[in-house]
Amino acid sequence: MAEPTSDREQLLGDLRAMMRIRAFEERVSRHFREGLIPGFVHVSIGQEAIAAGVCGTLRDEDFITTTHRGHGHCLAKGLDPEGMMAELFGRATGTCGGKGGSMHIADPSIGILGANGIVAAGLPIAVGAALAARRRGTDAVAVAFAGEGTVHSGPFHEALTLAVLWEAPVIFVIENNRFAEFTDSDAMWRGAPLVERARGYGLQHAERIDGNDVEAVRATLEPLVAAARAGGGPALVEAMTYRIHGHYEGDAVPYRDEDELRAWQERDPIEAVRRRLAGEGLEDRLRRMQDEVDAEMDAAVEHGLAAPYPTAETLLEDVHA
Ligand SMILES: Cc1ncc(C[n+]2csc(CCOP(=O)(O)OP(=O)(O)O)c2C)c(N)n1
Repeated sequence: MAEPTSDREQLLGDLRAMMRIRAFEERVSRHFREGLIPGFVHVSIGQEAIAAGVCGTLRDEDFITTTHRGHGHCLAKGLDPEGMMAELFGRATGTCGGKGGSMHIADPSIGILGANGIVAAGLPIAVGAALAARRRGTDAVAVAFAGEGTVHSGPFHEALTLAVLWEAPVIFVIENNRFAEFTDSDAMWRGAPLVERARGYGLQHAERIDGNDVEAVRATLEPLVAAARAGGGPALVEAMTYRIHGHYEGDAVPYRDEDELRAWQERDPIEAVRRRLAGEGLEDRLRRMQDEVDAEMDAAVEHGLAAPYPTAETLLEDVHA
């Protein structure tokens, strides 16, 4: 991708990244309801600013690990939507040959060490990748994306402890989207706030930010990534956001307060940027961008639905254990 020529071009680039995620997720939601996607899917609608703002500061050789809600992170890190959509449809042209599905998408060639259906499992993997990068003498960093539901788990404790001990260039990006499955996150913990806990592990930098503000996300991550590259060790960011859809597609969300939902919809991360840029006279460019994004994602769906399923002969290929 070309270097942005100005802050405005950078914001337009981040907006496009968010729009691509939204357009991808909307299609996933629709086609899941139509029965075209097997298994479970979890979309990240409303959380796009975090994926776009964080991955916008990374290079191909940097690593990410993600979760069951990882489509946005993979798209923002550079994975092609055609392969991803085919993967969700279970087709042979998918990123993982159609045998991984939504929760196991990975492409190590661009540092995507995998989505992961096991809550918190990505955190120690990211620490390991960061340590390996440092031992190899590169300045690559790793970002572990995780939901706030991970932070009371054993692997979270292990990952932070080892990251600090090993001064690993890893940034933990905790997306606090208010819910872990069907439980209000405020009902899960009575101790100190997450950033205080992170400092208690010895992290030099831990910060809570507005995860619906892509500029704030980028502005926070840029110096943290630079510091990690330069040997400054790990950091943690708690990005506050809101899960607009249910835990999984099909969840009727009976536990949600509708006023709260409406309040967060008013703070839509994409609309905020779009309104601002439209106010600066860029309506035509925004419309064109939306058309391009829609065409790209429609083509991905078309490709995925036309692709063949894996054949029975390939069943045991890529099986390592
Ligand atoms: C080790 C483990 N325990 C429980 C589950 C079931 N589970 C799936 S998602 C989830 C909650 C995740 O919440 P959070 O980390 O906040 O992510 P979000 O879904 O909000 O993005 C749970 C408990 C699991 N997949 N793995």
